[in-house]
Order: sequence, then C-alpha cells, then structure tokens
Amino acid sequence: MLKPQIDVYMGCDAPWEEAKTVLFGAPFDSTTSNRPGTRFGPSALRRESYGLELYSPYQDKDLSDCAVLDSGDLELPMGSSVLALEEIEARAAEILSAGKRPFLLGGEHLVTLGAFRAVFKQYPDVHIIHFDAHADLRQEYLGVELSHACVLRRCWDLTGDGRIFQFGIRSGDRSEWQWGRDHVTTHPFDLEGLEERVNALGDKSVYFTVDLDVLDPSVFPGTGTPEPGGVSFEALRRAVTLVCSRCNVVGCDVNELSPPYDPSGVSNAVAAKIVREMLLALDTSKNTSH
Ligand SMILES: [Mn+2]
Repeated sequence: MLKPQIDVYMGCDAPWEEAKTVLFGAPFDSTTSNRPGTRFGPSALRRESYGLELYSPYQDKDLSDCAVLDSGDLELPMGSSVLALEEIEARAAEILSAGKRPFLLGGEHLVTLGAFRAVFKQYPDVHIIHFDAHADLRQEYLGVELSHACVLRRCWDLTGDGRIFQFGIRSGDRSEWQWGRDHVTTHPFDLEGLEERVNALGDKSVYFTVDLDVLDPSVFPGTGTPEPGGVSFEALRRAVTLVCSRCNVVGCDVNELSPPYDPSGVSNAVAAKIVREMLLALDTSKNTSH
C-alpha cells in the first residue's frame, strides 16, 4: 500500500483507499540529449504548487474536493534506463491494479515509456494523445533506442499504427517526419484538430502524455530542449482541460520541466498550474463513483 509523503503536491493527501488518481515522480534525466536537469522537476513543481490556490476559477473546482494521493518520487538508478523504466512500470502497475489512475511527473520524456508499458498491459486497446514540440519517433538516437528522443517510437512498438495522435510538433529530422506520416497522426505546430480527435475517440481508453516543451520557450524557458514557435499557456490550459474532462484518461504524465534553466521560477509555476488543471479536469471528485 502506498502512503502519502509529507511534501506532497498541494491538496493531494487522500488516503490510498480513497484515492482515484495517484501522483508519483520519476526524477530521471539520464538520456537527455541537450541540457540535463529534469531530475529536479517533480520536487520543484510540488514546491511551487504552494504558490497557487487549490481553487480553479477556470473550472470552478477545488483540489480539496478531489481524491488524489501524491505518493512521492521513485529513487531511480541514474545510468540505467532499463532499471529506471522497470521501477516506473512497477509503480504504475501497482496503482492500476488497485483500480486507480497513475499520474506521472517527470523527469525527461523517456519516463513515459515505463508508465505506458503498465497501462498497455491493463488496457491493450489504449490510444495515446501526445503534446510535444518534438516528434520523438526516432528508431534510435546516437545508437540508443531507450532515449527521450525515441519515446513515442517505443510506445508505437506496443500500439502499432493508428493509435498515436501528436499535437504541437515542430521539430524532428526528415526521416522521422516521413516515418510519422505512415504510422501516427501528427498535428504540426499547434493544437488544432484536438476537439475533433477527442470526439472521435469517444470513451476509448487514452494515455495522455504532456511534454511541456510544447509551450513556447517565452512562456516556459525551463526545459532542456527549447523549441521556439510553441503554444501559449492559455492554449495548453484549454487543451489539457478538454482531454482530461472528455476522454477516458486511464493514465497520464507531465514531463520535461528542468528548473535550472529558468532562475525566475516561473516555469515551475506554469508546470504546477497545468498539473492542477489536469487533476481538476480528471474525474477525481470524492463524491462520484468513477
Ligand atoms: Mn519535447
């Protein structure tokens, strides 16, 4: 049984038995290709959450009404992606086997693969909605297949064609884009087309992965691979609310916050606020039976 730690994301201290969504952190950045630092993401995001309110005027909801448990960070072996992914998968599987929804805080984007492996075992028909500046569809990066530059390709190894929907993508090499056209659905540059996709997915199981570098670096400089030309905070807030309130999200993650690259701390607040809006939009109310 998982128990809350003291330093939890604000308001996320529901008992294990009652929790419908369980947060956990994967402070891992061993394969980051450009600038490391996302290992500091989960703790910075939690700390900054206390600068926000529990109440969201956007949704007229309050985290104190939600049954969410923050189970803390995993202690991961830097230098071994294989072992780190096993640890992440095990935590996600423990949460899923209790009928709860795992919500992973990265860490670099590779951590998604650990949580997604567990989700895929429980929901083999799952689809993926992926927000990112980068396609992450390479077969390998500098000879490494378990890289944050390849994470959606590793998810595709499990799902096969037609079940990955990418939004905001504006970077990748030519062969990666070509491969993507044949195997996944890519909405380049922004979040256009999301509502139609959400409608089309209906009540199908969805894994939702949010690489925060989908945001423009002027909004979110605290990340390892900044890619100019991204979306606004408001566009991302609306989009995550749409996905989390309308899709059957069986697992999700928020990743690639790298606090050292934004000494103002604003990126931490951006990440913490996106997490709050996602938690509130997911069906986590104490009074519903979902
Ligand atoms: Mn990215």
